[in-house]
Amino acid sequence: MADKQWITEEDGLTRTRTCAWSAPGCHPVGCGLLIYTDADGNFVKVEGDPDHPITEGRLCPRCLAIGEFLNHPDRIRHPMKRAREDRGKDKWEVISWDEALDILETEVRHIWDTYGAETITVMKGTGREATFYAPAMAQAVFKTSNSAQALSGNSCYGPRTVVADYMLGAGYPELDYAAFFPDRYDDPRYEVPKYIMLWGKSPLQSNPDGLFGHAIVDLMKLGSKLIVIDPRLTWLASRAEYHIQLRPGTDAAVGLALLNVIIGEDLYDHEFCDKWVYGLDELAERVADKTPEWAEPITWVPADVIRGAARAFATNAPSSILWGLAIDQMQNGAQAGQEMLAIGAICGYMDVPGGITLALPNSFMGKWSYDTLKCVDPDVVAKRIDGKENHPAFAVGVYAHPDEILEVIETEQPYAFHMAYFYASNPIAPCMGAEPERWYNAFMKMDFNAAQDCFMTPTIMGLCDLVLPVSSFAEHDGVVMPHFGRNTHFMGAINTAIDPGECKSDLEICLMVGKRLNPEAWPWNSVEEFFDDQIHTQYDWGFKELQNQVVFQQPFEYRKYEKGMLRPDGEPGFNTPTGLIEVRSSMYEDFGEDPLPYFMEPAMSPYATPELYAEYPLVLTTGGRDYASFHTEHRQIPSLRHITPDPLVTIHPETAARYGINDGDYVCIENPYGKCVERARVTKEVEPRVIHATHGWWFPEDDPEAPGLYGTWKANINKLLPGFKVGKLGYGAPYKNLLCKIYKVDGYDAGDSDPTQYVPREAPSPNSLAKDPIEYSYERQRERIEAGRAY
Ligand SMILES: Nc1nc2c(c(=O)[nH]1)N[C@H]1C(S)=C(S)[C@@H](COP(=O)(O)OP(=O)(O)OC[C@H]3O[C@@H](n4cnc5c(=O)[nH]c(N)nc54)[C@H](O)[C@@H]3O)O[C@H]1N2
Ligand SMILES: Nc1nc2c(c(=O)[nH]1)N[C@H]1C(S)=C(S)[C@@H](COP(=O)(O)OP(=O)(O)OC[C@H]3O[C@@H](n4cnc5c(=O)[nH]c(N)nc54)[C@H](O)[C@@H]3O)O[C@H]1N2
Ligand code: SF4
Ligand SMILES: [Mo]
Repeated sequence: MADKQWITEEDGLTRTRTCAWSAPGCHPVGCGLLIYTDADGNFVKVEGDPDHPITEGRLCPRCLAIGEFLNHPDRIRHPMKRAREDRGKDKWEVISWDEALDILETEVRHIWDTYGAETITVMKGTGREATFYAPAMAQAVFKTSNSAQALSGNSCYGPRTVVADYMLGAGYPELDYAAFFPDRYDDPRYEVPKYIMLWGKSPLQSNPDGLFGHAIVDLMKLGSKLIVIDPRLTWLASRAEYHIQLRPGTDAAVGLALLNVIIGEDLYDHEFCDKWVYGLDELAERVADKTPEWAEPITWVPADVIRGAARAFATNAPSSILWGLAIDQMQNGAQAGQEMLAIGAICGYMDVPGGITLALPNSFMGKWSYDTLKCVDPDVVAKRIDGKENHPAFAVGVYAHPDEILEVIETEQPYAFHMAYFYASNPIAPCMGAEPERWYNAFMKMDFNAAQDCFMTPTIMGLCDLVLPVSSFAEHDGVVMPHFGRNTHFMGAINTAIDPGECKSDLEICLMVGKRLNPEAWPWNSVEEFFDDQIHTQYDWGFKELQNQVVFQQPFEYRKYEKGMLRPDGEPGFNTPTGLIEVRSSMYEDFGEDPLPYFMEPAMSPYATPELYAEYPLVLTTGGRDYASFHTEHRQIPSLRHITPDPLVTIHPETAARYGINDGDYVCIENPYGKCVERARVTKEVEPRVIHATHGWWFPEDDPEAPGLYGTWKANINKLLPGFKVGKLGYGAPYKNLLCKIYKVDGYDAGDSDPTQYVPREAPSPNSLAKDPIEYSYERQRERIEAGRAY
């Protein structure tokens, strides 16, 4: 075999075929790129790879801007240190890798010996390469099991994966877009879905969790029709046959009404249900009175839209569903997710061509990172802040509970934390953290904070004592597995195209620091050796072969439940207590949750807190994704900042007129938790009672030093998000369903605040009856539901 087949010469340039992941940030979609370099190894241009079987040459603006990322003057290119007393000051000193590793090793060993490994927390971000290695970094390098994301209620992906696990006993279910087959939609095994229900997901912008979002457009061209459940009139919603434009946070009510029609009108697949579904009779009873007319005043969706969508979806086989982040970001999301899976199941769309593909148990890479738990001393594991007391359903796996960790850092009970390691996360810039000021003050208490990142960020400038430079996907070797190894349709090679200088990949840093702190767990001498070993656990070929091939599509079979492929005992059925899809969840019941789905008002809403609604008369949803950014990233990339120069709040023209706001005006958004400023985008995309605010904004051009930290407190929508309002199972917080008021201001400064003056609200404990009106109403709701009096 010729060496390095992924590198070819073209018109005097070197062309490297590779798959993207991170940095810069993206989920593991693994899009195909051709990166061209000149004779000196300098970046010349990037193109989509037309031979990539999934993406077929298509790329987002973020990958097209990779050249601007690579050569950006603000990139972190060397390890840097700063004295603890200089946190918040721009007083960084470039140091060698050796010195950086010495510092990290000394600090960690000191903490191990003085306080115990459990007092180190690894704060991971979303789905970048680092996230994949985060459990290993925590467990096999720092020997702690207190790894978490600073995301209240673990409100991303986690809720959906546990709901799937509890109900289906399978990994994350996904739309079937023929991704497993080399000739894709033409494969004779495949069928085009008649309807695709897009539930709280906006995949064209987000390509979330490894899904190639543009496949929806492919399928629309092949005839798929859309049902979109979204408070915004997105591009896809504007082309949908049914747009269920719901009040944010009322998804569980929409789901009950959809089920009411499908079951009540007898539109479901009896044969499939008789064989494979548990609890349908009880579900039928639960939804019997939850008619579309019942849902209309709650959800603000006309009853006939819900009824029409339910009929279309159930009577057109095969159809499919995509569920998105909105399901995770509400306290009632475990129920909305349960309803969504129940709809897919009773219609008979599970694991059939053109339906919803089911995942096999986790892949080898996931298994390796999970298995690094054995590097942690059992006494340290026992001290993990897992939140089990308050949230028995919280499937810790390799993580700790974010809200509980924050409370422990603050109260130092049962112990104090001493070190935080930021692993591809920028929690205080308006991102992960609800109540970001609390997180900032909590991290300030640490003896030592370190990060590995590609750019200076508000988190690093404000809090860190050491930073390690991370290479981009164009500058290192690696492997990308879409869908985080769950429902993975291919394995892609990340092939180095550009010399990284002193920057290292997340895996290289794991290896380097691991060899210092825990060498037994890190026997590999290179990234190549590591991947060779991992791939060989499943295949008889290795990393070089993958690099040459660039994309390897995994084998796939439909109807795995008929073939004994989903259960460890090899029997047909599902890996649940009953062996069936549990639309009445026995595991929810075990956890003290209602086994059947129900609707609960968001903690803060027009009906749950009418007294607050009088003062804060708009429903606020946040964080819909934008093509030109990935959370807090890309604000310093000129072409991407040109596309989206400002944080934008979408307001209906009638509402804007009522408050004297014009397109482009600075608007203060405020609620009892905090305030911030964004610029008005006046359009009919939202309905008059709802506004949508973007997240992830800071201003790299602003003063870096504290307290401003690149203006991170000015346009920080997360200051309006209450922490500790997680759902009953330990998942879900109200990132996308709050109340607020708006008014016109002169500029961003009106949103500014000093985080050190922030006073946490009273009674932050998740299960106590608080004096806080929001918490009180939440408890009152729960009591009503438990007494069977909800609506
Ligand atoms: N370009 C880009 N891509 C990204 C990211 C990014 O920052 N930028 N972030 C990545 C991450 S971490 C994630 S988790 C994914 C998320 O990606 P998605 O799952 O697609 O989620 P979002 O785009 O946040 O929101 C999806 C839709 O939910 C709608 N929505 C808001 N509130 C509600 C509600 O109450 N109910 C319903 N049904 N819908 C609601 C929004 O209007 C939006 O259109 O994207 C990933 N991809
Ligand atoms: N209001 C509101 N807030 C939200 C959301 C919302 O919808 N609304 N969405 C939430 C969701 S779903 C999520 S997942 C979180 C995401 O939150 P995070 O994942 O914490 O995202 P960022 O804050 O952008 O921080 C990521 C950091 O990683 C760095 N980075 C990028 N690529 C790499 C890499 O390969 N390696 C390393 N080591 N570093 C890298 C970036 O430069 C950046 O500083 O935000 C949440 N915040
Ligand atoms: S989804 Fe977009 S940003 Fe992410 S890897 Fe693919 S082209 Fe790049
Ligand atoms: Mo996320």
